[in-house]
Amino acid sequence: MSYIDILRESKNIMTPGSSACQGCGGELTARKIMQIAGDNSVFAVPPGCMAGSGVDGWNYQNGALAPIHITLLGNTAAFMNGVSEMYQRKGRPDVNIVAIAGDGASADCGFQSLSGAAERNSKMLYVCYDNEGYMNTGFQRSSTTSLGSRTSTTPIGSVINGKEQQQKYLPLIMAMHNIEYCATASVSHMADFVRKVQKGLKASKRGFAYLHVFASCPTGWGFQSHESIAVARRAVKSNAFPLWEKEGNKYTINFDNKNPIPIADFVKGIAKYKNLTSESIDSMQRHADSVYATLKKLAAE
Ligand SMILES: Cc1ncc(C[n+]2csc(CCOP(=O)(O)OP(=O)(O)O)c2C)c(N)n1
Ligand code: SF4
Ligand SMILES: [Mg+2]
Repeated sequence: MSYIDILRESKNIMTPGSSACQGCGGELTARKIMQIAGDNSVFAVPPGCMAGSGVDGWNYQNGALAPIHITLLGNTAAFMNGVSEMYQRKGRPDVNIVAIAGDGASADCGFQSLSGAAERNSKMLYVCYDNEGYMNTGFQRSSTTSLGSRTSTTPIGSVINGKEQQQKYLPLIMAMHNIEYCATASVSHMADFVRKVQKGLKASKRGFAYLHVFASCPTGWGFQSHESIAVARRAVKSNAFPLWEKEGNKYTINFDNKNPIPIADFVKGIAKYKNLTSESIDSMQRHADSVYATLKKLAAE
């Protein structure tokens, strides 16, 4: 079945009325994951832009047609590990156990919880929507924020010029946990996205599945809402955000960039990068090249 048919024939279980910004990549991620997982699912959405915009129904204006737990910023995977165990013991392995968490809740505050549940191979699909910062509380930097980004805690000024550290590449760290399924996806490549959510849900019946999604953020990054998908597409085309998956021990690159566009073209027009120096752009390029070369080697094995 094509991805269009899958989306057409499934129910949109996030009701209209979310207060996420127009063009939010995180909202698109959460909406499509809920749609594909369906209402025989239990979700967790920790504090962040998705919980804040009301996808879990706290504001009585909108919500979802399935149970959603608002977990803590630091305990989502551990919490869902318990929920998953409960459903196994009740003889309901058919229920999808799905976490949809931000990069702050995954790469930083919730990392020990995430790593622990992954190592225990707990049966769930854990999705990190990565908007590269703590967006819900005013765009603070996180460990996945890319080098040179202007955030509220890494301003551009006479003391520092945006974030000084390279971003932490969480997807490969998760792959090293030897989980059932690990993949990256982007809101710009929906066919690939839908296929990976389905694979992740299937793998979650055997153990831990992890999906890391590039979730462009017009408000925090500084671009027009209608450019959100184009920004995400440029991230993939430049190898700033390569698309790959790991099933068992096999790595596959899903979008093989024979002629990647330069990182300088990816960052163009995005306000958070507007003060990048040529050294920072070179450094980002080297980082992207090195991650991609590592992935190529892994995929060749
Ligand atoms: C332990 C703890 N510290 C701080 C907060 C405040 N807080 C709520 S949402 C949020 C940002 C979370 O960032 P992320 O997980 O990346 O999600 P995003 O807002 O970007 O969607 C923060 C810091 C909190 N809820 N719990
Ligand atoms: S600030 Fe960014 S991540 Fe948060 S709702 Fe707006 S566009 Fe989405
Ligand atoms: Mg975030």
